[in-house]
Amino acid sequence: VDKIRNTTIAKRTSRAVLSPGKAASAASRSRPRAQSRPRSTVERKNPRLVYVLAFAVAGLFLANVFIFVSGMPKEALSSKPEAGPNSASRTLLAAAPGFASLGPSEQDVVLASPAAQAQTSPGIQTAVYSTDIDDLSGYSLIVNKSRTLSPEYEPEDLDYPDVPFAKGKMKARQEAARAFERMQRAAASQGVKFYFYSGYRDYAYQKQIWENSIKVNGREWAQKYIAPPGASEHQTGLAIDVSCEETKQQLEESFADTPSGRWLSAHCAEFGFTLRYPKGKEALTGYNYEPWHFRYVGEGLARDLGSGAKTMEEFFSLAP
Ligand code: DAL
Ligand code: ZN
Repeated sequence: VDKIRNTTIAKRTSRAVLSPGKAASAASRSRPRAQSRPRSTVERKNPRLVYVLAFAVAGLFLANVFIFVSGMPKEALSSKPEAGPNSASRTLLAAAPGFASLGPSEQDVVLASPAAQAQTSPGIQTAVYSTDIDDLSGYSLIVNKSRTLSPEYEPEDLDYPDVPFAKGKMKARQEAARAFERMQRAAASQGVKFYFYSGYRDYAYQKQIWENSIKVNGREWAQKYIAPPGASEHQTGLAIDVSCEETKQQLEESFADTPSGRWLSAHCAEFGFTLRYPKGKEALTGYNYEPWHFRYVGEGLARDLGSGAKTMEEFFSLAP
């Protein structure tokens, strides 16, 4: 940003340097017309003195400009082209949400896909994210039926989001909680209301839900909709189930056709969420279509996943 500001200064300066020259040539062009006006006493008595004075004034002006310009910082005078979009991105990235807390090594950090970058104007930030799908503290972590968590795993940064809850208060990882708050407020400002239904669930709670579901709905149904203990994204603290009044606070497929479901599917990626279990991708994700289950992955990956157009398994080329 400083470089951009400095370039502006340099441009302004060069205009300032040019202007006396322009004024001089304008003066010389206007000379014939000047002859027709009444000449002053000095002009009449000593025409040479007028030229000498004019040169002296112009000389003093140019000397001042030179002193001013040479006193400026070197980078302000640089005529090198500005850094390209990539290096500009890297400078801004340090301040991008989530980046600082990722702390991955250089090779783990990727810019958003070339396609996503192409849609972005040069100089405008494209988010970066870690591609480490095993990093328990990262946001690209993949948990599914074949990539399970240990019973002891619990995220260290759980927090309650400040949003309306459907049942009791529940936690999510801090960054997901803050992003959900922003998303909920943005929706509310457009007249769309939804509720935080379920967030972080520890291994023991997931086990309870799983076993209860088998008893009530049968194993076949449970296998489609409920993750066995250890295989639930809810244990990562990055998954949030959302409900609304139209579905009477229940998690059901009709949520997709409610104003909340439609708004979330259109806007979730802007806040770093993706629809984790899309329709038609059951064989890849291992779960039925769940239009209410949103997974926080960060803005860069969410954009690359296209709000759920691609599953994480597809994007990271994992076999089902
Ligand atoms: N409903 C999802 C699959 C879970 O139980 O984690
Ligand atoms: Zn869920």
